[in-house]
This record gives sequence, C-alpha cells and structure tokens, in this order.
Amino acid sequence: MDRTFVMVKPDGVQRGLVGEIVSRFEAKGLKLAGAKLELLPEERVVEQYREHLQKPFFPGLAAYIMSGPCFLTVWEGKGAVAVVRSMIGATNPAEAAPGSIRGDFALDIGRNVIHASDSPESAARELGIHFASGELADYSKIDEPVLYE
Ligand code: IDP
Ligand code: MG
Repeated sequence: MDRTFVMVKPDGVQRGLVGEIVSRFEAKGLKLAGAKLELLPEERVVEQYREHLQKPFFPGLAAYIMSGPCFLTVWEGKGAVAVVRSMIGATNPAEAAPGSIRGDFALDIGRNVIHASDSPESAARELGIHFASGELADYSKIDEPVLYE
C-alpha cells in the first residue's frame, strides 16, 4: 500500500483543525500509520523544504512552520499520495477548490494549514526525515475487506 506524509501546520493546530482534518482522511478510508504533535527543529524544516531554500519566501516559511507545534501524520492506502494531494487542494487557498482542506479552511498562501507529500519519492524522503521506523504502526484495519475490490 502507498504511504504519504501529511502535516497539519501550526496555524491548523492553533485553529483547532486537527480533528476535522484527521476525520476527513479517516472517512476517505485511509489508514493512520503514525502521528505525533511536535515543535520541529530548524534542521528538519530545512530538510523538509530544501527545494525552496533559495526562494524569497523561505525565511518566512521556516518561521511560520516553527511558530508552534505541527501535527505530523502518516497515512496509508491505495494511491494515498495523489488522493491526499487532491484532498488538501491547491497551494494558494484562494485558488483551492471548495471541498478541499485549503479551499475550506484557509485564505492566505503563507498560512495554508496543511502539508502533504507531492510524489511517492517525496513521501519516502519526508517520512524518513520525521519518523523512525519504530514510530510507524503496521496493522490491519477491519474495514479493509469492504474498502477495496
Ligand atoms: P505545497 O505545500 O502545495 O506543496 P510548495 O510550492 O511546495 O506548495 O510550497 C511549500 C509551502 O511554502 C507552501 O505550502 C506554503 O506554505 C509556502 N509557500 C509557497 N509559495 C509561497 C509564497 O509565494 N508565499 C508564501 N509562502 C509560500
Ligand atoms: Mg510542495
């Protein structure tokens, strides 16, 4: 099964959106494989966003991500990476479709509530930055026989 890394950013945690966001992924049928609330150290923020290091918004992005605890999760399921990307919506919440998380809960590109890996390669990389293998749970869920063909 595919795995993806999803993080509720500090604005989402502060606004009490963790439960709503987790509920959406659970209702979709994805399986929670790991979760923790954590204030990220700078090294992991730099690793996470290394493709954006030279961008003008990077210092503001890093300060935002370290402004409070993030809720880090790992979700498993068929096509999980692409499914979750479509559920979070476009990077700029003003352009994110209604019904998506950013479309429903955010207004500003600099405060867009949630991160999710954009490819299976990024998912593997980001998982490795934030979770030790012992922090991920490998288990069967009772709805699997009715969720999948
Ligand atoms: P993504 O989160 O949808 O994958 P990326 O382009 O990878 O979007 O950007 C990573 C994060 O950097 C965004 O989610 C957002 O928090 C921040 N970001 C991207 N572009 C801007 C910008 O123009 N201004 C402020 N923050 C930005
Ligand atoms: Mg990205």
